[in-house]
Amino acid sequence: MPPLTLWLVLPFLVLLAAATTSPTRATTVASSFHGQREFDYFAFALQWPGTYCKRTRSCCPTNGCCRGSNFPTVFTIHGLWPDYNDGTWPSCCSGSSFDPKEILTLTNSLEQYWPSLSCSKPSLCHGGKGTFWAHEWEKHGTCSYPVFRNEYDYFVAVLNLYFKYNVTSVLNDAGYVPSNTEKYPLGGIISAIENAFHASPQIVCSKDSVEELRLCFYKDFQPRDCALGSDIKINMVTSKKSCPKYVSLPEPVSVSKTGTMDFKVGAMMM
Ligand code: U2P
Repeated sequence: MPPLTLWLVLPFLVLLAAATTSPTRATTVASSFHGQREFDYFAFALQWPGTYCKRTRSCCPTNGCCRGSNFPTVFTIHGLWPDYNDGTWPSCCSGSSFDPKEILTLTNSLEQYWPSLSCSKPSLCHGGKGTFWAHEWEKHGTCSYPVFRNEYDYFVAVLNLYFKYNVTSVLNDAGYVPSNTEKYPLGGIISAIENAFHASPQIVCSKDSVEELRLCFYKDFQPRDCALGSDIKINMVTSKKSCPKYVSLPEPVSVSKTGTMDFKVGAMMM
């Protein structure tokens, strides 16, 4: 080939090579990120402060249970977890650590909707202890690759999901309001969520109190059932294993600095 013709076709050859090789490389990277197989779906875990905060024994500035009138009266975020269909999940998928600077602009929203409901510092992936957000990002967020490739995108998406799927108002509208005396049928709570979001949740109880409600999503954020018929460890993801037939949704009560209940919130804020 004469040199001039070679210069003319070279850019096309480079483009062609890129177009044919990059999908293969992308698949390889995505299916084995830092040695972990790519996840199958997301579980979005929400916690009920009425149940969590009953266990509070001490207060500290970061404990959402001790916020007086700013105390959470709605389901708050626990985390968005990439999971496998067999009931297991990947964790700690990258060598990088949580960087609070990356989510500085989200801090107010995160404090309100994703508060820690305890004073204990959870463990981090690379040693030591850290904030609730650091723990959730390092343990779970880093495994959400290739859907999320950085900390900021992960936290923004979790907040958006929280605003879009308002579990507290769905339950409230169906008559499942916080109460220290009423018991509600577990099946009724599950049906209310199914009717609203067209997928069945997973509910986790502490004794007979609802502690967590988990919604599940495909990787494109379409809702899916948390337990699929083909799950191998199906018992792990059914609410029946964790909850009795009738459950309670205890009224959220703020805790004082000495660890006693001091502030009862009457109406839920939607
Ligand atoms: O359920 C107890 C703890 O196990 C972790 N978990 C549970 C279900 C799931 O799908 N993925 C998962 O990670 C949670 O651990 P954490 O994020 O709190 O460290 C959950 O609290």
